[in-house]
Amino acid sequence: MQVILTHGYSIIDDVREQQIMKPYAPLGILYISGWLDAHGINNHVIDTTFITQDEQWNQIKEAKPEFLGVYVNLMTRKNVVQLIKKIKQEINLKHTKIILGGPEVRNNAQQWLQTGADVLVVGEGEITFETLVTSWKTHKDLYQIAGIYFLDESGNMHFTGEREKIKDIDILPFPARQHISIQKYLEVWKSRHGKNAISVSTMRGCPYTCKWCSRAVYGMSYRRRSPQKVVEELQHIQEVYNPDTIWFVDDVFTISHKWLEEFARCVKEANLTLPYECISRADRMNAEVIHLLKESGCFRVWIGAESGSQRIIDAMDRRVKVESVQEMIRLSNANGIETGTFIMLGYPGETELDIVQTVKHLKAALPDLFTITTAYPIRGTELFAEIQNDIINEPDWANSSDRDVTFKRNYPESYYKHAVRYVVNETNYAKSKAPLLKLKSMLARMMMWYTRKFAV
Ligand code: B12
Ligand code: SF4
Repeated sequence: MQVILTHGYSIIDDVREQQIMKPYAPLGILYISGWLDAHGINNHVIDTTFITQDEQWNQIKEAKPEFLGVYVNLMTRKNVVQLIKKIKQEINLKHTKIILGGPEVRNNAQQWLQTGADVLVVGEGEITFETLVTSWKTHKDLYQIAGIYFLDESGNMHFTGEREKIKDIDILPFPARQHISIQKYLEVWKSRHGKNAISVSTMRGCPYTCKWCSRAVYGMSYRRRSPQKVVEELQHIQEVYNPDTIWFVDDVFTISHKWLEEFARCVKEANLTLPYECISRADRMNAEVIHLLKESGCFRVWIGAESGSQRIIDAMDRRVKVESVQEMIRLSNANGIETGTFIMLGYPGETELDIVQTVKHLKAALPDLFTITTAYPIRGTELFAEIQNDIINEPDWANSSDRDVTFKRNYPESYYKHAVRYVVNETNYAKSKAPLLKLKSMLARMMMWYTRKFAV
C-alpha cells in the first residue's frame, strides 16, 4: 500500500507571500503522517511549498499511490481542483483513491465530490484517515467509517456522521516534520529576516463565536495538550532544528490561565529559552497573564479586535471591549512584549465613521504591527449566512476562493482599497510623524470620499 500526503500551496504562485516570506510547514498533514508512522503505516509527504504544481504532479505520477490525501483550504482550492482533474484523466492513476481534508471540505462537499474527490474527511483527520487506508477495500466499507462524505452508488452524497473528537490530544505523536525539509523553511526565513521560526500547535478548537471565523475543522471545542508534552516538543525542536523562534498557531493561547501558569513553570524547569509568538484575546489577558507570557519566552503577542468601533465589534460577535484591547496592547508593550493586531474593513454595516474610529483605536493602542484585510465571507460561517442574499458576484467555484466573493456593503468595492491605505498611512504617521505618510493618508481619504460619491 502506497500512501501519499500532500497539499496545494506553492509559494511560487503566491506573489504576496513572496514579499512576506514567512512560510510555515503544513502542520495538518504532518500530524496525520506522524499518526500513520506511529501505527506502522508507511507514508510519504510531498510538501509543495517550495516546488511547482508540475513537480508535484510528476512525483505523484511516478509514485502511483493507492491513497492520496490532500489538505485543502480556501486559497488552495484552485490548485487542488486542477490536481484532481489531472489524476482522473491519467490512466496510470486510475486506482488512486483521492481523500481530501482540511477546513475547505465541510462546506463545499458537493462541489469537491463532483470534481472527482473520492472521499472527504471532515474535522480531525488522524483516526479517520488511518481507518480509511486500513479498511477501505470496497465502496461498502465507507458506510462504516465515521467523519466522511462520499457519493453512494446512485451518485447521491452520503455523510457518515461526525467522528467523536479525540479527548486527550496528548496521545497525538509530534507532527512528522522529519518527512519534509524543515531546513528549507528555516533557510528562507533566515535569509530574508535574519531569524527563523517553526510552528507548533498546543490546542484544538475555539469556544468563541466571531461570525467571520471558520470553525469547520475543530468546531467550538477546546482541547489542550498538557504543558509537559508541549515543552517536550519544544525541546525536541530545539535539539533537532534549533530555530530562533516558535510560532504557536493556537487560536487563543492564553485562553486558560491555569494552563499558562503550568506552561511557564514547565518552561522554567526545563531551562528552555525559545522565544515565541502567539495570538490571544484581550478578555483573556491581564497583568498576571502578561507576566507569565514574558516569563515563558513570549516576544510578540497578537491581540485581535478587528475594528475600533464597538458597534462593529459587537456586530461581529467578537465579545471584547475596544478599550480592553488598547489596554492589553499598551500593557504588553510596557512589559517588553511586542504587539500586533488584526484589522478588518468592510464588515457589513460598517460606515466611514467606524473606519475613523478604527484609526483612532490604532493610534491609541499603537501596536508594533498590524495586518489589515477587507472582510470576506467564508462558507459555513455566520457572516456567510448573513450576507448570502447580498452577494453581488460569486465567481466560478473551481477557479476562485471565498475571498473573491463580493457582497453589498455600504460603499463600492473600490472604496475599500483607499480605506486600507488611509488606515495604514494615518496610523503609521502617528508613529513616525513622516510628512509623506500624512500626505498619503489625506489623499486616500479624498479618494474614499470620491469613490463613495461617484464610483459604482
Ligand atoms: C497557521 C495558520 C496559517 C498560517 C500558516 C499556514 C500553514 N502553512 O500552516 C498562515 C499565516 C500563512 C495562514 C494564512 C492563511 N490562512 Co490560515 N490558519 C492557520 C491556523 C491558525 C492554524 C493551522 C494549523 O496549523 N492548524 C493545526 C492543524 C493540525 O490543523 P489542520 O491544519 O486543520 O489539520 C487537521 C484537519 O484539518 C485534518 N486535515 C488537514 N489536512 C488533511 C489532509 C487529509 C488528507 C485529511 C484526511 C485530513 C486533513 O486533519 C488535521 C489533523 O487533525 C488555522 C486555524 C486553525 N486553528 O486551524 C487558520 C486557517 C486554516 N487559515 C485560514 C485562512 C482563511 C487563511 C488565509 C486565507 C488568511 C488570509 N486572509 O490571507 C491565508 C491563506 C494562506 C494560504 N495561501 O493557504 C482559515 C481557513 C478557512 C477555510 N475554510 O479554508 C483558517 C481555518 C482560520 C479560520 N478560523 O478562519 N494561516
Ligand atoms: S477569531 Fe479567534 S477567538 Fe474568534 S472564533 Fe475565531 S479563533 Fe476563536
